[in-house]
Amino acid sequence: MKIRRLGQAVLTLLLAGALWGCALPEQEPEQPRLLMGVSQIGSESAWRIGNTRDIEEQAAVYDVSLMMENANQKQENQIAAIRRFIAYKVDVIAFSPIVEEGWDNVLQEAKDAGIPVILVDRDIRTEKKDLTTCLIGADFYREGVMAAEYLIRKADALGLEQVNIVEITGTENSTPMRQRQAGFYDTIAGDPRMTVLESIDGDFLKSRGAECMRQLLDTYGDSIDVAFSHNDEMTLGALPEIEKAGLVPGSDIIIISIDGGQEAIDVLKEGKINCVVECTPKLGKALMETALKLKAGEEVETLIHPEEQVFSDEMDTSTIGPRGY
Ligand code: GZL
Repeated sequence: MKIRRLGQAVLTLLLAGALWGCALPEQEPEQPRLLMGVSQIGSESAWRIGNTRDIEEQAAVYDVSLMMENANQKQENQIAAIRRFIAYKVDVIAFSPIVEEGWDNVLQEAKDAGIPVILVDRDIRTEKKDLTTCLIGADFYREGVMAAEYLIRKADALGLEQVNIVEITGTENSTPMRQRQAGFYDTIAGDPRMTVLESIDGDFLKSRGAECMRQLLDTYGDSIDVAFSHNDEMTLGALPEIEKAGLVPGSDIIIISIDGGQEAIDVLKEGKINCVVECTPKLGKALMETALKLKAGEEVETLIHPEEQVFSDEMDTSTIGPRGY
């Protein structure tokens, strides 16, 4: 018995040695074409969710590996994520800064680490040079202008002599909030009919949009002629409050919104919103192409604005196709 076990042990050792000797060659793990760290603001709106989905879809198309982190609306989470990307030595960092200030230190760390940073959607404010390589995002100032130009046309068409406006803004100190407001105000400034009764920060959130509208209706009631809301989410929150007050959105109060998501376009088609300025979340293709150019050492554009349009009750809204977000 003992001899048999000894024989088996010897055979096992011989077999192991043979296998060891012809072990498969080390398989080099396949390196990703490019590793991108993405710090996304959150999931506060259909726009944001659509933006995240588009980045992920385009990353798959361009064979880019993503480290996607959701900051849940907190700047400190974005800063921490960027530091993780630096430690991980990603090829490129992309992020949408929730507000414009407060990024100098962490972006200097990325620059010192030799990692290029692409701004997606929103911008930063800084005295420092070259902390970022490119901004891919909407012309928010133009969006504000287009919203105001629609209102001027609407006031002309209705023969209004006085136009009382309430404004529900996006996140304070964010690029879209600052520039949409500036574009709108600059455009109505020359029109004596236009008066902004009050402006409240709705933080791009549906719940805050409802709260703001309720507060504005309590204060101004049916003297409100226009509600200018910086995004569809807040607009959709505000509409039921207008109806609860016994007013008809789209006729008693002119409703102007920005983003152009499916839900708002459907409500536009029902006549409860009068104008939706498009702000496309589909920035993923431009982001991937820019990142791959940077990786290849090629020159990139410093500013990329997507094409955008206005949807309103001046057109045949039945022709508006599916929005995809
Ligand atoms: C605009 C984007 C804004 C959207 C909101 O590009 O930053 O943030 O308008 C989103 O819906 O929350």
